[in-house]
Amino acid sequence: MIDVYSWATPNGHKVHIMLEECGLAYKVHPINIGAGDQFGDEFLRISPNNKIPAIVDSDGPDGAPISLFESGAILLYLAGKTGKFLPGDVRGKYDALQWLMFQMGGVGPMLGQAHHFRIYAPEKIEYAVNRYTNEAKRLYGVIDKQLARHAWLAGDSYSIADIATFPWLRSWKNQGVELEDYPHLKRWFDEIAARPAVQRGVEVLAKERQPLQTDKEREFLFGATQYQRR
Ligand SMILES: N[C@@H](CCC(=O)N[C@@H](CS)C(=O)NCC(=O)O)C(=O)O
Repeated sequence: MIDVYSWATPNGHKVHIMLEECGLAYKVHPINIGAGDQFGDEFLRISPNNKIPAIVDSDGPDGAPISLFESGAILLYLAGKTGKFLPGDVRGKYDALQWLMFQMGGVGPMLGQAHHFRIYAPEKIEYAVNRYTNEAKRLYGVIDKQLARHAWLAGDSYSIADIATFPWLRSWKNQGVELEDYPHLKRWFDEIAARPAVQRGVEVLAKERQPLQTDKEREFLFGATQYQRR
């Protein structure tokens, strides 16, 4: 059994989608990041960066439990465990890994900042809004170009690179992007959105998550509690 400590955010969705795609049995433990659950001692023991998602697999590689944080590491682990969604040949594997790293190092952090400065920041800082909106558009352009030449990010097969990237692009409106401006990306996006496992994955904890409303929620995520040394 895989215990998943998570919330219905893009990084959480990646793992929920992968578990559904692989048909693995899992139990979800909600970590409400607006309520400060990510700072609890028990969660910090498995996720020292106070961020979801994290997993504990009772049936680890050597038969002993393994705990993991960082969504990219979790996707790689689940791909290794099941033999699914990471090409087996060396060239194909590195094609997928480079696009996974592109998501982890670029798409996630940059689109996260676009979302932050456009939607959450208490003051509208024009420079930051422009900087991250432009960066979002640039990244969508890179993806569109790749998908003009290939069916999937890593080439011919649907992989953890697609699973990692798709959830971040669902919030295109809040990132200041028009999906219609990227026709190849849109074709890929619609195909992934139509997959039954993806539809189940994005519903995990979706009803529990409400939009950020209170100052306390903002404080947990962007204020003193977030930056307290632990
Ligand atoms: N690089 C990490 C990022 C995880 C992340 O940013 N998680 C956010 C939600 S999408 C979170 O838990 N935020 C809570 C906090 O910052 O306190 C990963 O991919 O797992």
